Amino acid sequence: METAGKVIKCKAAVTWEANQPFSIEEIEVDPPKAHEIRIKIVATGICRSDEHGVTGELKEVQFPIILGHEGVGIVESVGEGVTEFKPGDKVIPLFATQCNQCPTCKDPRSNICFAEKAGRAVGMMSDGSTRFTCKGKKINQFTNTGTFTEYTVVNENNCAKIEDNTPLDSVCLIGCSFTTGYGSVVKTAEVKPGSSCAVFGLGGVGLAVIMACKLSGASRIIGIDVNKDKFEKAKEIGATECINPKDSDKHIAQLLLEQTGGGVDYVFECIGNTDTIVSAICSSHVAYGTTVLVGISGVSKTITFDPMLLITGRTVKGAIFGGMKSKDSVPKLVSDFNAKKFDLDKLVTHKLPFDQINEGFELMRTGKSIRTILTL
Ligand code: CND
Ligand code: ZN
Repeated sequence: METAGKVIKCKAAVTWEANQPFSIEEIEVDPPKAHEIRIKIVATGICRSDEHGVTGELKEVQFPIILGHEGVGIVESVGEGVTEFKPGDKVIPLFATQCNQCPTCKDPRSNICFAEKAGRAVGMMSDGSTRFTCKGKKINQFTNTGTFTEYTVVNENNCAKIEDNTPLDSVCLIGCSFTTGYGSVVKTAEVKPGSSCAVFGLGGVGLAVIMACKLSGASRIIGIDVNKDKFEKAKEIGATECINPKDSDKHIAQLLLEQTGGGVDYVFECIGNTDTIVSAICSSHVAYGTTVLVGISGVSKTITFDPMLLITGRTVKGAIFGGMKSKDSVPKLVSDFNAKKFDLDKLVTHKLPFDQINEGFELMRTGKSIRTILTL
């Protein structure tokens, strides 16, 4: 490619400081260094975690920054030592690193990579620098990805090659919401056929959980949200019933305990609110219920609950990216998607050109969208 080895000037949405609108700017993207890949992003989803980036609630955020972590694109060029990828390959950037060398990558129980934890500064590549510049200032990159830009650079441990015939559109959801929801059900909770499930929060992540509960053969799937406009879609995807906690004088946990005769088998918290996390644990079956924490709370939030809740036999778990090893699982899920084993388009309510990123975020903030996809 004629751009290989050169700085690329392109369009990106820069967040200069907390709680500011995205600013569409021309940026410079450096060529990939050793073991890095430069990617032309084609589509990217808007996730609540990006909004946590806007508000600066995540410790992974230092401004100015290019947010976005749910993208799909095409390799433009590769740095020295890269053998797995070549220009023209279709890829999904991975916010969850998989180096395959560290003890946790080698352990089938985990998807937390210690290569990343050991060395990488917030918003930087592994050598402690960033590949983005705008108006003479260095710009950070969100969670190893940074997809709100026409071009980004990622480490080879943060990239998955996907099938050549994949349409580059809603498949970007496999880069975050779908896999997070799917893995939470299949890998972290290991939902059994015939069981009861409850899902707190019916956004893109919660609906992906519902989709996976249905695929796992759950017989009852209860959706919970304070926004009743989310119920229609949730039922279309697989919820057998939906509850708005605001509609009852009883506490939501009390309601669920009553309606299930002792508690729900598997509860998924997909909001990240400390109150609903405790409600989720209380709603799970007293003797063998499992609660999976999926939603992300802001920095230094804590929860308190009566330890007897766990002494009776409940389990509480949590996972990033559903507990799925990113590089191993993403190509397989993409091929399942291409084989029509699940329908990602059902999670997509809006498609907008990249320039309308602020409108896309407004749709999420006002609860009007499930997932908005920006096309570049
Ligand atoms: P989104 O904002 O689209 O959905 C959240 C839903 O929760 C909305 O429908 C709200 O109406 C609803 N809600 C809010 N407050 C309450 C409440 N008190 N009671 C009931 N319902 C409520 O978010 P999303 O689906 O994009 O993401 C959900 C969470 O998952 C969020 O915290 C995000 O940061 C996190 C997440 C985690 C991971 C991971 O790897 N664990 C990956 N991606 C996103
Ligand atoms: Zn590792």
